[in-house]
Amino acid sequence: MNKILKQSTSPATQRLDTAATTAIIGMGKTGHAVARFLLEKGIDCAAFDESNSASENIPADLRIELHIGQLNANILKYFSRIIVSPGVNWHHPALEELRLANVPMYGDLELFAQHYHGDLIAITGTNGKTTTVTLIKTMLDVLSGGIEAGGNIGTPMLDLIDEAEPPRVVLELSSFQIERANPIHPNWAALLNLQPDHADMHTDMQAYKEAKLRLFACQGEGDKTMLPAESHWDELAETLRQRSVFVRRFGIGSSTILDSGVELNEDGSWHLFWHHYDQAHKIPSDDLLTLGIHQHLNLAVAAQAAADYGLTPSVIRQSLTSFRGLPHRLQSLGIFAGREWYNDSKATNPDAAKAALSSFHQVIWICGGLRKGLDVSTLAATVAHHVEHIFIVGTDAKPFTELAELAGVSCNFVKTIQQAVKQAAQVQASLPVLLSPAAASQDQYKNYMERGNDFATAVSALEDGQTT
Ligand code: UMA
Repeated sequence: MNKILKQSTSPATQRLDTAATTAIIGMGKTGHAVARFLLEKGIDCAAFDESNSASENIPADLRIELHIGQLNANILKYFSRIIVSPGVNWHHPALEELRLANVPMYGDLELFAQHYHGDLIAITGTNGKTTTVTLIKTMLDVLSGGIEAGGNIGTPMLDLIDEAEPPRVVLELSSFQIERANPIHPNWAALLNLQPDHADMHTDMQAYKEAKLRLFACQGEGDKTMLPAESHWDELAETLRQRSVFVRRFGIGSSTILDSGVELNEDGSWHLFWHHYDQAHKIPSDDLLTLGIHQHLNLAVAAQAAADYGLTPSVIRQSLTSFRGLPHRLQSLGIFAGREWYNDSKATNPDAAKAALSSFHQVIWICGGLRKGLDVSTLAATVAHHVEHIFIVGTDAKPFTELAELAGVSCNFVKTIQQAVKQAAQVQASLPVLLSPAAASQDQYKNYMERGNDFATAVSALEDGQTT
């Protein structure tokens, strides 16, 4: 790296004295990876971030001029292109001005697509992406040359191709990443689900859906797509079939109709299934270490991807039955104070919380946080059926209190997760306790992981601990 760290806190309103031709907006993980990638290619770039903490977070080996302060189109318009991080609103006023001035703007996925030429698996959807991608990575690692995983999962995608090009890559893609790139061309793509989320970033649900569906725009003959079984995806499936894409469907239903998914038994239990050629392979849910139909659907999609890449049923079976799930996703923390505790901090939207709550007969529920403009009243019926008592944490408590009222379930407001844990441990009935916030964490934490870890620490401080 050959650039000098130059911090400006009050950006000018005219051309900066810089040799840089590319501006990078947002200096989080993505911005760092973009900067490393471009600087290694000898391309001069300058970074812009609206938060003072950006300069502290820059890795020591990354030397780049950094401008802190509100984004200003009058400065940015002099750059020949702008690379925008996924967390910066695509409709930020400064970006809207630059758009009108026809300044080329895109995200790291566009750079990735321009430089990566290997086999690409891409997974999108509102919930379940990380679990699916993790399992695909674990299973396909046995193939010659292995597989790299990146994107929204946490490893910036450009870090996967900075030295040699891996033969195959699996990307977890958020709508923010997909919307700020020309349509990419995945060889195997899946849409896991589409549920209300990110209402603070997309203009409406239609815009969110359109961003996700760009994933399939370039698919054609020889490519495979996995879509949910619900009939509202039939039209997309038909369009893709007409372009000779091999379309698979997954969901809750019969293994004689669907390619993969979950098949319910008469006694209320279920089997996970996928297809190896024409043969359905099944695993009873009791043989899996993860909980919940929603998680098993993700496992079923990963199993089908692995089968499509040539893995044998026995290897897939072994991977699925030994998969313990990921932290912060309906993760059992063990038995403390005479009851089992579950960390589902990753449930940052109502549908994710609904799936978790439905996995229990009755629970004590800890929820709340930053609601991102989402409607939590959609949870009323689920809460009425599955929740004994609610502890509401966080700044956006009112909609959750109204939800409790609507569902006819008692609730308490507490300021912190630690207080929620202490009080939940004293509830008479020894029901399981579930942290599944249905909201983002940034009102009190840096991210959902910090929130989940805080919960786990408070739980492990309770007496009579016994981890499972
Ligand atoms: N910033 C601004 N102005 C803004 C917003 C942000 O200057 O208006 C600056 C911040 O001060 C900060 C930087 O931008 O310095 C952060 O950029 P970022 O929010 O894009 O975060 P990254 O660290 O680059 O992480 C991003 C993804 N974050 C988001 O999409 C919000 C990570 O997904 C991803 O793992 C990472 O790239 C690597 O690809 C996280 C996420 O929460 C896990 N994703 C959302 C989700 O899963 O719901 C979509």
